[in-house]
Amino acid sequence: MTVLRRRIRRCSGRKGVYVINLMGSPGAGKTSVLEKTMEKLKGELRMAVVEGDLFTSKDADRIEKHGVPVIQINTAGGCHLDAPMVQKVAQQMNLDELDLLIVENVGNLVCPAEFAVGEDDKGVVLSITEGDDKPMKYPLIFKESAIALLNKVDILPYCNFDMAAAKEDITTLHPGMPVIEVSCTTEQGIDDWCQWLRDRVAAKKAQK
Ligand SMILES: Nc1nc2c(ncn2[C@@H]2O[C@H](COP(=O)(O)OP(=O)(O)OP(=O)(O)O)[C@@H](O)[C@H]2O)c(=O)[nH]1
Ligand SMILES: [Mg+2]
Repeated sequence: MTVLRRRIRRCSGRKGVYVINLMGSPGAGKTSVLEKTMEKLKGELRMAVVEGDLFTSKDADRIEKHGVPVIQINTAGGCHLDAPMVQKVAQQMNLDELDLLIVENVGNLVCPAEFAVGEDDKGVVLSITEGDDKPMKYPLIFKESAIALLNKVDILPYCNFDMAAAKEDITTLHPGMPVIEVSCTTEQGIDDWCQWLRDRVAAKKAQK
């Protein structure tokens, strides 16, 4: 663990803030999941979001509409967030006033899994439109994550995605990891995801 990563973890750890680094391909639905999360947990948990994006503030603009504090990081073409980038913006936040900090990483199924940004956990969002072969083709992100969300299940009938095979592959890569079928359109699975987050936040607070 790098010194910087340790420093962010120590800092958020002392304050009892649970930090999750949400990863996934471009368009997998990371921001959509965050929007649903804000709707469900706003008023219950004190949240903030760090948005990683190559060039734009489009995702941060979406989060801002939900009245949740958001800080944008533009990587200027960089394919992932790293600890120095997140450390810099974390200094602008009052961690005393937060329970949950969600970092949306740059859309990419490969590089973000290789870097820690000071998170407690990583999570991966895989859209079923990407294909059921993706867990085995991109194993690291599933091995590194503490939870996997299989998103866009509302369009499962129109995709040739083998749900059982994908879940079996994910479980082979990371035995015991929770895998939740999610739809940001119908809200299927969103309550289960939010309950998982609540439990992680509570566990972090209990460690304080
Ligand atoms: N049908 C369906 N569409 C979805 C769902 N979730 C997200 N989408 C759509 O998928 C597209 C991409 O969603 P985003 O939330 O922007 O994806 P993202 O992972 O944040 O994308 P990047 O930040 O660009 O990597 C948008 O058009 C969403 O409306 C879902 O559950 N069902
Ligand atoms: Mg996004």
